[in-house]
Amino acid sequence: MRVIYEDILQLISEGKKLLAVLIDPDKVVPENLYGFMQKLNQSMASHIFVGGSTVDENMTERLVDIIKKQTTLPIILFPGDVTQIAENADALLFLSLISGRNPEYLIEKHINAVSKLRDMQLEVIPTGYVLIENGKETSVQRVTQTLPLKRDNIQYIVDTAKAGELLGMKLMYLEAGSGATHPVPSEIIKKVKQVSTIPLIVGGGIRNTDQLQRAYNSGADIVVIGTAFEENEDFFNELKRL
Ligand code: 1GP
Repeated sequence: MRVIYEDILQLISEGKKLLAVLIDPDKVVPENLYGFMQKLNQSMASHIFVGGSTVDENMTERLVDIIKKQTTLPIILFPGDVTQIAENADALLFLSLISGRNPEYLIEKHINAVSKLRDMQLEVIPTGYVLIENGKETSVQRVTQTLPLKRDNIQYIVDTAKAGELLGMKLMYLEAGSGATHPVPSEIIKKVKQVSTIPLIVGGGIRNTDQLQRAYNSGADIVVIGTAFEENEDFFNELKRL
């Protein structure tokens, strides 16, 4: 079994900046992914995240199966729901939405996942998930019925992330939301990074190399991009090297 979290720590300690490509099972036709995966494999992508807000049951497992045949990159589940947990992936981000105050997404879904996880050989990575306002309502907000944290209340965002770390979370994900108008601001990334000792993931609304570079320079260890690749596969060509 691959040890994905240890790999991430190792890569970061070597000074590598990581890029996770998010593939939403609801937005792709798995059988048509060949060209997309070829470009992905030739890019600087280091990980593949699979997940979405609303995904048909069994779709995740089928998609992971198809992706696996076309890449050697680690495939990490980024599930919107318990039904998106699939054993054929390499790891699972066990996300707790710590920016929200909906117990379902803080702990209840996790309890429901346990009976499924018990029989699986899936690496589970406890991850704090912090939704930050971006200028428009996102599907995370809609589906989870929670409010994002206000982007001007930086200290509260910093303290939220730190509280997650102190609770034992191994990764911290600052999320502006899929297709966000504004990515997570540099100042927020910098301030969270200053107090964090765990890897920092940043995603939502990153559409070009400037924004990607800015996120890395501010302290993101892993950047997640989904929409920009869905809309324009040629974006991979710009990311061969940075
Ligand atoms: C969404 O952070 C991810 O959960 C990626 O966002 O689709 O905007 O790249 P984008």
